[in-house]
Amino acid sequence: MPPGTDVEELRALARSLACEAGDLVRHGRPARVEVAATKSTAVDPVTAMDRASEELLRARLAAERPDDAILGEEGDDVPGTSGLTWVLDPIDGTVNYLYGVASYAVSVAVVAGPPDPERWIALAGCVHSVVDGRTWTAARGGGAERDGIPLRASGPASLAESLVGTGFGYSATRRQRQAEVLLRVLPRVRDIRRLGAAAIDLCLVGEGALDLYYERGLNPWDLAAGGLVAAEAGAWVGGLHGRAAGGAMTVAGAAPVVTELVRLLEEADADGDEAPEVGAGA
Ligand code: LIP
Repeated sequence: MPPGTDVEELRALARSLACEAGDLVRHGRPARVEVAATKSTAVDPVTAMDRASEELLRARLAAERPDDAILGEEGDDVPGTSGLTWVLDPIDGTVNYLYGVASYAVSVAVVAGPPDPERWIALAGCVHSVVDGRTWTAARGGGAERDGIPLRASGPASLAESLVGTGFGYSATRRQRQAEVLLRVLPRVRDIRRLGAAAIDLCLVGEGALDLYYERGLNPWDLAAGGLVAAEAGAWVGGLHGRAAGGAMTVAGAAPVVTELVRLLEEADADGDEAPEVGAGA
């Protein structure tokens, strides 16, 4: 961590940025949201508001943190000289925003080191739920909170009693593989919740509203802030086979049940190679 870094100052800035962008997304949502473009597949949309939210975040950071780098979902990477990188998801849960399903958030985090979830040091972050205003924040070593209330992850004694969040990718081939893994998981747990925004899922683990979460294929911006909230709330956050959390797999939850889930996912080869893409992901 660069000398002189104040993680509580970074937490406050992340909160300010996420809430301001959240206000834009909340008040600027048109009655009918249009898809401006698609990305990895035909069902991976970008809206004008994704772009507007990220533009706001980038402009604020250019003014307040000009020496920091930026890694954002919708724009070009911005290099920096400070050793810090801001990791931005202007709307996490874009499909929910598009359809009007009330689970989408602005996610803002700042990390030290390489902008790679398996190698960075997350320093501070904020996840701001746009529809209802819930705001989760975390600072490295400073704990996690939601709307000022300290968070402590908790979990049941067994996997069979666990409520598990997950998500599915935009590619049909990946969804096929994820469904095969789900067939192994679903009979072993209390139930599954697919809420559609990883950042919120991870925060819910931090507050005990989900016991466990796993997902393959998260982008750095999906994971950066919510993963720190879960970790600072005392949850274990990682990947499979001793890896850190990242695109191959992200798992979060309280011990000891999270260890059972990791073992189950490893036995199911949940982060293993997939067959070649079979279609346009529709
Ligand atoms: C979404 C994630 C979600 C995942 C979706 C998508 P986006 O992020 O938050 O958990 O299942 O496939 O990746 O694309 O809305 O920023």
